[in-house]
This record gives sequence, structure tokens and C-alpha cells, in this order.
Amino acid sequence: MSTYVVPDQNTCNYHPTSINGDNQTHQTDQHHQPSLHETLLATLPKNKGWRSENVFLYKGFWLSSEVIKGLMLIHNHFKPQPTDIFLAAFMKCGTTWLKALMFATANRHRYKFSDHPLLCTGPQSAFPFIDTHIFLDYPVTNFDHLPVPRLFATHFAHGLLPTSMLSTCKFVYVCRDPKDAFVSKWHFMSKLRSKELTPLEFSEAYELFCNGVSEYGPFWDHALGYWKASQESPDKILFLKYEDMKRSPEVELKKLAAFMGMAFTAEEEDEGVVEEIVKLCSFENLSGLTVNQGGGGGQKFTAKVVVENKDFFRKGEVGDWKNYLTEEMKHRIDMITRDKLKDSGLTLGLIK
Ligand code: PAP
Repeated sequence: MSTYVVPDQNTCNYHPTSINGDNQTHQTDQHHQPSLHETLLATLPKNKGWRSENVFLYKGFWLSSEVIKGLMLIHNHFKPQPTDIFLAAFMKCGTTWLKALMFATANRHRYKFSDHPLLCTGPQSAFPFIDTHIFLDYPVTNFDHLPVPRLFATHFAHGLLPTSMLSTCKFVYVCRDPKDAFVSKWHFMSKLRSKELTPLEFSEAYELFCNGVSEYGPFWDHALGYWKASQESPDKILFLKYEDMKRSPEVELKKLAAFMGMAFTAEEEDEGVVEEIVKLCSFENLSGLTVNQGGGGGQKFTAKVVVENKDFFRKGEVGDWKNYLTEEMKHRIDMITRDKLKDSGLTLGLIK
């Protein structure tokens, strides 16, 4: 897939060593000056992380050390273009699915469905996850080579992103019943959790989640930030729900394409293009591909963490929480959801 190949020499002129605290030279430097990133981390409240040891409370959201660095680089270096389209979501709410759908929609005139790049690379390679990709090509990644419209994914909360980005670019936000997001996240993070740490028990993760403490959380503040912005600027933010997409994928895909400025023509609809894209990007199709079953594909999050494609596919169902949460646990999340969403107009998992 040509869209996501980052050239070797693609750094900005400015050398942001003051932000990056973990480049190789620091390992051996006895007179190590703390970077801005390290200085900031030292001032932030800490709590238990799900993947790594700690998460840090930054402007109301719990973030890992790596993505705080990414956020600083985004603020300092990212140059938003009016044609850019961001896919935003809390973790485990549908990024993989939406990545496939957005990529297939944006490139539908370029590739045949029988020989589509998604069939051999997997959705993670379709476009960059900016939170960490911004620093994968040390010192900072330049995304100028990406085709227009540039597509990016992020898990950052609306309020954490630069206002220039929010006012310039379009955002597609996908949300999900927090109970399913929680169960999915616990499975995913347990796989990624550093082997040097003791496993994160389900009951402990549940407590942390309910208290808002998980990477990119609190879940509810995350959803509400994008929801409110989507109400104020529907032309800039499209708010989708995983459950609606499962129920009526064609309807939601048409909405998505129109929002992206790439509405399907009547001719395309007659030819079945909408159904073809839905089929290509379905859980059943994608999860069965060799590349998504441990066949070599993966997403590099940091220099040390690469997540295999297969880990982004688990059950792909609505309501799997029923297999994990007691009635009491379900009730508690539903009550938090009801309180947090009160008067917002947003419903999640049937809770207003
Ligand atoms: P991320 O936050 O790590 O990017 P994300 O893709 O948002 O993960 O979420 C993964 C969830 O979407 C998984 O849900 P589960 O654990 O409840 O099963 C995964 O199975 C599901 N998923 C992945 N691809 C698809 C798809 N094509 N259609 C529907 N669900 C999908």
C-alpha cells in the first residue's frame, strides 16, 4: 500500500531533541539534561497504567508517557491541511474497522476489490496513527508525502488537540458502548502489557476504568468532547456509533462517504460499490485474511512496541460484555454513563 510508506529522509528542519527524551545519545550521556517531555512528566499526577507501569494525568486525560511526547510533537510540528481527515476514537471503539472503510472509500477509484491492498496489508497499514507515528521517524515524521486527502487516526481527546487542527481538518469519531470498549480494552492491553509487570486483573482494570483511569480516559469525557463538538460543527465532526454500523453498515458508510466529500453516485450505488466496500471491510473478511492472522503484518507503536494485526481482531460483536460483567458491574457502568451523558443528547449502550 503506497499511502503509508514513510521515506527515510523525512525530518523537519527543526530538530526537536528538547522534546524527545529517549533518543540513543541520552542512554550514554552522563550529563543528561532532562528533555521538556521528562520535565513535564515529573510534574504530572501518576496512576497505574494498563500496558506500561504508569499513566499520567495531562489536561484531564490519562496518557502514557509515549503519547504525551507525541502530543507535544503534534502541537509543535504538525501542519494541518484543510483536506486532512482524522479518524478519532477512544481505544477499542472501531478504529480498525473505520480505517479500512475510510481507506477503501477514499481510494475506491484506484483499486479493484479483487486485488485490493487491504487484502494483503491489513487496515493498520492504511494510514498513520499519528499519536506515536509522529515520532517513529526520529526526530519527527513529516507526512507531506501522503496523498490528498491525508488520512490519520488518533485516540487523543478533542480538548487535547491543537485548535488549528480542530478548526482546519475534518474528524470522524466512532464510539461504542463503554462496557464493550472496556472488555475489549482489557483483553488488548493484557496482551501488550509489559512482561516485567504483574498482570492487570480484570477486577482491578474494572475499578480503574470506572474511575476514568485508563490510557486516553476517562472514556465518557472523551466521547462527550467529540459529541459536543459534533453538535456545534456537524460539517467538521461526524459522530458514529459502532452499534449503528453493525446494524446498518451500508447506511453508515454512505453517511461517512458524504461527510468525507466523496459521496457515492447513483451509478456507484446501482453497481453495488457500497456493498462491496462493506464486504471488504467486514470483520468476517478482514479477520480471516492471512495477514491478519499472524501473517506478518503489524503496527509499530514505538521503537519497542509492535502490535500484530491479529490482535486488532477479537470478536467484533455488540454486547460481549455480557460474558464478562456481573449484573452489579453492568449497572455501575450504566449509571456512570447515565450521569455523565445527562442532558447531552448522547446515548451510549442504550443509556441516555
Ligand atoms: P484500537 O483502539 O486498538 O485501534 P479498535 O480497532 O478501535 O482498536 O477496536 C478493536 C475492536 O474492534 C475489537 O473489538 P472486540 O474486542 O470487542 O472484538 C475488534 O474485534 C473489533 N473489530 C476489528 N475490526 C473490525 C471490523 N472490521 N468490524 C467490526 N469490528 C471490528
